Amino acid sequence: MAKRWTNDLTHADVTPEGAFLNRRQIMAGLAGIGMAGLAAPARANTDLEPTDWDVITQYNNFYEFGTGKDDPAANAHTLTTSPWTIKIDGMVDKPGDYALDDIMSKMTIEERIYRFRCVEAWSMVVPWNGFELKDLLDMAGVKPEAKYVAMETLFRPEEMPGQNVPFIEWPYVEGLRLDEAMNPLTIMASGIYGKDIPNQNGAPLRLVVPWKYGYKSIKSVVRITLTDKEPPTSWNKAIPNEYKFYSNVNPEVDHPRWSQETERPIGGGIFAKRKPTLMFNGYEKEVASLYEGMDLRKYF
Ligand SMILES: Nc1nc2c(c(=O)[nH]1)N[C@H]1C(S)=C(S)[C@@H](COP(=O)(O)O)O[C@H]1N2
Ligand SMILES: [Mo]
Repeated sequence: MAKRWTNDLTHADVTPEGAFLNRRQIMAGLAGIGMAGLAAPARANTDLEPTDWDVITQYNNFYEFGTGKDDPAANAHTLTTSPWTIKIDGMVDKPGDYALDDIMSKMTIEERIYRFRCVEAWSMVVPWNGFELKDLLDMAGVKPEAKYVAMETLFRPEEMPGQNVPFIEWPYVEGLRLDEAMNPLTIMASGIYGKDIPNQNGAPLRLVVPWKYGYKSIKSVVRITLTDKEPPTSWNKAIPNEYKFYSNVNPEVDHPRWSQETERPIGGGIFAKRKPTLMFNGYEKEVASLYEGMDLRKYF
């Protein structure tokens, strides 16, 4: 848990807002690691300018609350996020229902400023607060036979109006290969800009995998299952020829219906130019080795 990793400038460097701890972290008794916990040592990549809070929290994809980009911000207030429990099961030493407060009290919260690239070819830069998924998996004790991590979003149609419509099959499910899940870039986010993560962004805890298209980063997670089989994923089930398991950001592999060569930064104003999409969303150095020898046109 002492391990720290970052390859990006932390938001604390560019604005005082980054110095605030998110409320849930304080409630969980993490104030002790407070400022020291947020002051990540390694600095590089100073080119990342975080997208405005208002944009990050008002332009969303969270189909449980509707299909429009502004639907989640308008509707997600109905979601009850406390108390919250995450079931960790499958190939683990300590399966069980873990209370979120309990999890938060054991995790080291860091800030990670990550590029975020949706498969729809828009992008943002988000200053997340969260902990490495690896730390949570280590807490549960991953058995040697486990090869994949499956995750599931809450199913609660009374609070998630979109779940009353069969837009996709509910609950939303996603998955990673175990080595992807254990990569230090992969985090569970509980905050943005040092504040509790808003419901529309996946409160109280959501996955963030910055080198993959946004839909892999499943929101409002209630279940994590370790398995030896590649788990089903929502968009692959919905449109299998367009969305496959890996979903790594790759400007050289087009979506069947559009190019992935460039992206539109959201919130840059009307003069914001499209910019080139980077291999693995700019995290090639950190993750390319995970896919050595794989044909990325076949396993997209
Ligand atoms: N449960 C759930 N998780 C989800 C989604 C969703 O509809 N439901 N949308 C995905 C998609 S397509 C994207 S681009 C991101 C959007 O995250 P953001 O709204 O925080 O930008 O969340 C992903 N996680
Ligand atoms: Mo997306």
